[in-house]
Amino acid sequence: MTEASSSLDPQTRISLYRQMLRIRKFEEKTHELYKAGRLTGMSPHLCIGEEASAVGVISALNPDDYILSTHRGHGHCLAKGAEMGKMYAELFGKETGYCHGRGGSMHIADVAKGNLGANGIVGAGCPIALGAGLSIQKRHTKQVVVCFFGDAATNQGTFHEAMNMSKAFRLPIVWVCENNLYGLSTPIENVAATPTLSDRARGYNMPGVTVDGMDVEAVRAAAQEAVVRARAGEGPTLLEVKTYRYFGHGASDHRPYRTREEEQDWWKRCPVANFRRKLLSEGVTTEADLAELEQKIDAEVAAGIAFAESSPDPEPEKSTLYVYTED
Ligand SMILES: Cc1ncc(C[n+]2csc(CCOP(=O)(O)OP(=O)(O)O)c2C)c(N)n1
Ligand SMILES: [Mg+2]
Repeated sequence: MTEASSSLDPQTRISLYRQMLRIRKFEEKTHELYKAGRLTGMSPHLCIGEEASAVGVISALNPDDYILSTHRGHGHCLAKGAEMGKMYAELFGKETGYCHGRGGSMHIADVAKGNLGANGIVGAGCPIALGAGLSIQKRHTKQVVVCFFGDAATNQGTFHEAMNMSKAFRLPIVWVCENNLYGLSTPIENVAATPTLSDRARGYNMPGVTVDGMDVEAVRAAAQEAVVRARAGEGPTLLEVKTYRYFGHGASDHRPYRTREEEQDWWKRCPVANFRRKLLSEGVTTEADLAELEQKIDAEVAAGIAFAESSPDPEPEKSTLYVYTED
């Protein structure tokens, strides 16, 4: 046993681990279900490898704070309190899903829990976050908005317009760029004018911070600083979380644009496995306790899938309900 390397209490650290493992197991099962042809809709965009970003950032928020998520958003949704059963039901296209099965993997929203929605359009969360930030400012509620997006989204006009206006209006927003090095098959280094994406904050006169996205405690600490600033009325921050998606962009992506060696190097930095090792070596938990925790998550996954499978399909004549306005 070595000395604790963290200022966080043991319960908080175990909770961070539990949430990352919950996301990892949800995603592994989702991959299996899709490969077996049991899910409807497009191939899900898995966030395996990026768990520390979702959990680290969202653990710095209050329950009534808002998030905007992306096409790679299952981890964000779960970390913001989504139930696995309703998540799986959405992936199965069932009436009991978060969006009544009409949205699917890329469009999970849970407004009651502050999740204003994932979005399949790259960069489209940025203007929505801006609106949410403006609404908070007008209502004086002291809430904060976190807007997640990928590295490729920082080349979208929506990102730059929203960055500018958020600073001009001093809105309570934390812009979280999950830099996993690629936008589909394009390495971000080939298409970004600034090799460090947080440097883009300088053009908008706001703090820009880069953090190791494979270390959940480091992500949480960086997010906390940005959240404190936002809540105190000091305006937005751009937080670049350096991470990696271990799987392809989607199921049909066999990753010809990167080497297996590169992937192996990043697997050595797995945020879940390394944090597990750290908690054990620092005496924060035991193998027996972790085995119990794992069993509980397995049971939650199994119950979630059973709920989804036994749920009704939407009635065909109501398929446009919740999609278009009535008139
Ligand atoms: C406006 C827009 N352009 C292109 C696409 C097609 N597309 C979907 S995901 C993606 C790559 C996004 O990369 P990044 O923002 O880095 O997120 P990541 O997939 O790496 O998490 C692209 C080009 C889209 N959905 N929306
Ligand atoms: Mg990317």
